[in-house]
Amino acid sequence: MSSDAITKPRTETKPKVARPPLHKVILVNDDFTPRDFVVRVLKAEFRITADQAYRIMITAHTKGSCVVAVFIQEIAETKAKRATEMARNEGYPLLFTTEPED
Ligand code: TYC
Repeated sequence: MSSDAITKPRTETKPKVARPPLHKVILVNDDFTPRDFVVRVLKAEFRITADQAYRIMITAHTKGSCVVAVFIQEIAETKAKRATEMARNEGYPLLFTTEPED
């Protein structure tokens, strides 16, 4: 390489890594599922503390629903399904849904 070689201007940008769209897992209120059970399901399926689980439960209880967390679509749907099934196994109507994040 000769010493007077023209160096390429460093204007290249980093290639953009496409991030998958995120989906929300939503906890829906109902009149029958006991509060303690909702907290237990939240703690079992999502990596949250008892305190966070309680806040999410009470928000859904007072407002009708609450976003629990966001994940890529497949994870969100799997977690919503597993959490809802946990409640069905105990005979409760507790429901978790998913929707795309805006
Ligand atoms: N509303 C229920 C009750 O009073 C508790 C509850 C909270 C149920 C949140 C569902 O997503 C829910 N026992």
